[in-house]
Amino acid sequence: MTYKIIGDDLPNIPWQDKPAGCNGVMWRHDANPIIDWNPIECAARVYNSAVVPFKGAYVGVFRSDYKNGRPHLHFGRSSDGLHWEFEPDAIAWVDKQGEPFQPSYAYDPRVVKIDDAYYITWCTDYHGATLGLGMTKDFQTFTRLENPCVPFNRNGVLFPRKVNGQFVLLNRPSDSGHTPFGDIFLSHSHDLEYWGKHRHVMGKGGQGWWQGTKVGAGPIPIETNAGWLMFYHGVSGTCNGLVYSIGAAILDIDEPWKVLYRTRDYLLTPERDYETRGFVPNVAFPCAALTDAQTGRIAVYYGAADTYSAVAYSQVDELVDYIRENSEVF
Ligand code: BMA
Repeated sequence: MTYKIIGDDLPNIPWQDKPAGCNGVMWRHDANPIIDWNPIECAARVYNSAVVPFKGAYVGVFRSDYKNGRPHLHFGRSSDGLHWEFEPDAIAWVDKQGEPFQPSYAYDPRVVKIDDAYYITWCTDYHGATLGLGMTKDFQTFTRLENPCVPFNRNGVLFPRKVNGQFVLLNRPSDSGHTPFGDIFLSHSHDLEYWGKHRHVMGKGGQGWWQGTKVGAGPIPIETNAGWLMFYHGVSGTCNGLVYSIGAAILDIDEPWKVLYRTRDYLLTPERDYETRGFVPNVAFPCAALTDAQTGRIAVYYGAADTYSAVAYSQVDELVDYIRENSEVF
């Protein structure tokens, strides 16, 4: 392997080999969607969610849209990363004093382990949509920290380690609605409370109409010997609404606001019924990835049609090689 993941081994990562006849570098789990309509009594749809390995199995923070339409976060467990059981009630957040501190809505979570703690970012309400940030060590007590940004902002994604001694947060300034624009920025912090040294990472456009309206970071960036591998969503505006596809970029390891390579074409776009039909058709929205350093296997979790949860696979050596060979940076 020329290109390698720098990280832990995960021998029980969900995995299927690339099917015969597939000429892409990302392929879908053949039993998608892994989470169907109405998976919990209170929730109509569970999608755009985040999973991490935990004590030999998997846990996750799941976007659960209630039957009144409002999204909340639910904790879930799985032994294989594919079959999930969810807590019936939303995660009960507390503030640093241990007092209840529940967001009025919460969606599109990401989860990252940094040292001995798990940090959760999500889109929350503070006089408009902005990023929420919380921490847990045991997935039993969930403590909210200061919101990193003022409104409006979405798609907050922390790096899995400090870079040059600072925490790094990808984020996407937005508006109060469905945001017809959007570039990915990056901010630094010494303490996860005060954020600054803001840098522009990448914008929409180039030759690729699939990412011509806006872009937003997806799963936690994956450290490789070629740089940070960042999956992202690219959005196209059509007569029939927005279409969300999945692309990827390689960011400089020490200066991660510098894009070294970036997919000219999408890696995955809505094609299957569970991606093209649902509450919001034509959405593939990645929020998490599991990786196995030993084999270079990557399992990407993405929300499909704002209705389902789905998984797609890739192999780091082939993927990084493809991105480098088919790159357009602008
Ligand atoms: C974005 C977010 C996502 C959603 C997507 C498509 O603005 O709200 O949660 O998946 O739109 O509807």
